[in-house]
Amino acid sequence: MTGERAGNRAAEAFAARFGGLPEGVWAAPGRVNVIGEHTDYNGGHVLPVALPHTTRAAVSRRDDGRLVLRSLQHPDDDADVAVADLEPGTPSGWAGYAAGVVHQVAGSAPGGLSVLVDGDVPAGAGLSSSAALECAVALALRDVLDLHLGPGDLVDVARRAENDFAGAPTGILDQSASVLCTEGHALFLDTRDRSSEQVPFDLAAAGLALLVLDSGTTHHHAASGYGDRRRECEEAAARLGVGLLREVPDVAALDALADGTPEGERLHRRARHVVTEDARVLQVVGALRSGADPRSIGPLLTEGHASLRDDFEVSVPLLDACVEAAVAAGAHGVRMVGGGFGGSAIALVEADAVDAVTAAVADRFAREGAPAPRSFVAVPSAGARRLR
Ligand code: GAF
Repeated sequence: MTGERAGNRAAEAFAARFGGLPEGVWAAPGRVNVIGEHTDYNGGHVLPVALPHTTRAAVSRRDDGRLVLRSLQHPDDDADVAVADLEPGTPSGWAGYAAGVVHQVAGSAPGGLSVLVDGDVPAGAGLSSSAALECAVALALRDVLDLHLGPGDLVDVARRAENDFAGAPTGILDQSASVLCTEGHALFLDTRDRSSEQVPFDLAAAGLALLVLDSGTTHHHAASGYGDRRRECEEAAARLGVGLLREVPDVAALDALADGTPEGERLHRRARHVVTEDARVLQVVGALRSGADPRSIGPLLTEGHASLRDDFEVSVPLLDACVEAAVAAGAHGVRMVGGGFGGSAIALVEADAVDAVTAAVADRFAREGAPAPRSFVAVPSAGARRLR
C-alpha cells in the first residue's frame, strides 16, 4: 500500500470512529536486523533495516481528558481511559504500547487524545510491531502537541513506553530502527554513544534479496527468556569488572568467566555470543563500506545464527530447521532475527532463488509438522514519517 493510500485509509477509519478527520496521520516501520542481535543492551553495535511494513496512527486532540485508542487490527479491544489515570500496565495489551507513549507527555495532553491505529507489521513475528506503534504515536504527539523532540528523544520516548509502561526490558534497537532508518540503507548504530551511519544496502543492485521467513512460532517464555539473557549479560559484565560487555576487548578476556561451575560456563557462552556478535557487525559493515560483494557477508549471518543457537540459546528448533533448509537450498547466509524464542529468520539469497528457497523451507516445515512460513522480500525502507 502506498503511503498516501495508507494515510487516507487511517484517516477515513478515524472519521468513522470519532467523527471528523484527524489532525494528521503518522507512520513508523517494523525492522529486521541484518546482524547484531542481543548486542544493544550490552552497549554494542546493530545494523537494522526498516521494513516497508508500517503502523499508522491517526491522531487528534480531545477536550474531555480521555485517551481513546482504537486499532483496526484489534476491533473488539478499544481502550478508553482518563489521561490522568494512565499508569504502567493500564491499559495493557496492544493499547499499552500507545498509552505508554502518551503517559510520558501526559502533562502536555490534559485534554486527551483520540488515536486510531492501523498497520501491516506482522505481530508476534519478531519484526518490531510494538516499536512501530510506539514510534508512530511518539511522532504524532510531537506534532499535535508541539513537543520539541529530536530523533533521539523520539527513540527514548518510544523505548521508555516499552520498558516502563509495557514492562518489556528491551534495548534501543527496535525504536532506533523505526525512527532513524532511511530507504536503501542499513542503520549502523553504536548503542553506547548513539552515533550512527547510514550504510548503503542495495541488495537488488547486486542481484540479491533479503528474504524474511516467519516461522509462525512464539514461545510462551519469550518475555522471561529475554529478561533472563539480559540479567546473565549484566552478571557476566559484573564478574569481568566492566560496566557493559561492549567493553570486553576480545573472547580471550572472557576466560575468567569459565570457572568450572555450570553457571560460570553458561555466563561464558552468553558473553561469548555478545562479543563475537559485535565483531560480526563490524565485519559486515566493513565489507559493505568497502563495496565488497554483499554475498561475502552471508557466512557471517549464518555464524551469527549458530552463536544465538548454541551460545545464547534463544533459537528454537523450527528456526534452526529454517536456517538449515535455506542454506541447503543455496542461501548465502541465514539467521534468526530479533529477541528469539520464535519469530522470523532472514535469508540472503540470489533474487532469482527466492521462490526455490521459500519452497525448500516450506517443505522442511511440512516435514516438521509446521505450516509454511509467511515470507516476503525486505526492501530497506524509510523510517517514521508523517503521511498527511
Ligand atoms: C528485541 C529487543 F526489543 C531489542 O532491544 C533487541 O535486544 C533484540 O530483541 C535482540 O537483538 O527485539
